[in-house]
Amino acid sequence: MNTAKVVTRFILFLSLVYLLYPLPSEAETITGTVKNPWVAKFPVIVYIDEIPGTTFTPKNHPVMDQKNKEFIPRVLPVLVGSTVEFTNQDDIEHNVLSPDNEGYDLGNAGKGQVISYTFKNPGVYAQLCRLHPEMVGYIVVVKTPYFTVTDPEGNFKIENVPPGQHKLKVWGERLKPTQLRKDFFATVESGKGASVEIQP
Ligand SMILES: [Cu+2]
Repeated sequence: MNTAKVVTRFILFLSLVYLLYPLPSEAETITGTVKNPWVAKFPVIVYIDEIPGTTFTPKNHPVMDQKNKEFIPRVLPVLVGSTVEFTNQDDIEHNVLSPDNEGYDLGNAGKGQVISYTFKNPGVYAQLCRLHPEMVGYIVVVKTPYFTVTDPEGNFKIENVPPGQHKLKVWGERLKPTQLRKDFFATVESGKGASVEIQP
């Protein structure tokens, strides 16, 4: 057998292996833009509502800081079941409470202290501080780990999404209930990304 034949057979063999076992692709990403006049000032959370038949377990503890009398980030999407840690980075005491869904008051904490809460139910939870009525933040608890927050131009990217047709939902503090109820769809083919324009 001459060298050319060996090389040809080797290339054919590699092609076959690639066809049978496609490499995991970075391309399975949903990218898009949220078209909304408020998006520069008030970021919008974009997320896959659910993957039927699949439940997800949180792998980390998301953090919401209290700094300069603000909740940072102002909006934080988390996977249901997540334990969120609230850190106080100011020299003064802060409190963390939410009147939403099951509601909670985590008490007061001084500088450097961390208090936490585990979110067992999906939904939007306004974060308030009893000591500083001007403070407000939002934790949006969703059923999948496929969520993201828009940049100031309204662009977003959700990575490593399983192939299939996905129902996307949005949440933003300046969006109306009718806008929050809307469904948007993105079809992700294996090895390919999807691009969607969302007009809430
Ligand atoms: Cu406070």
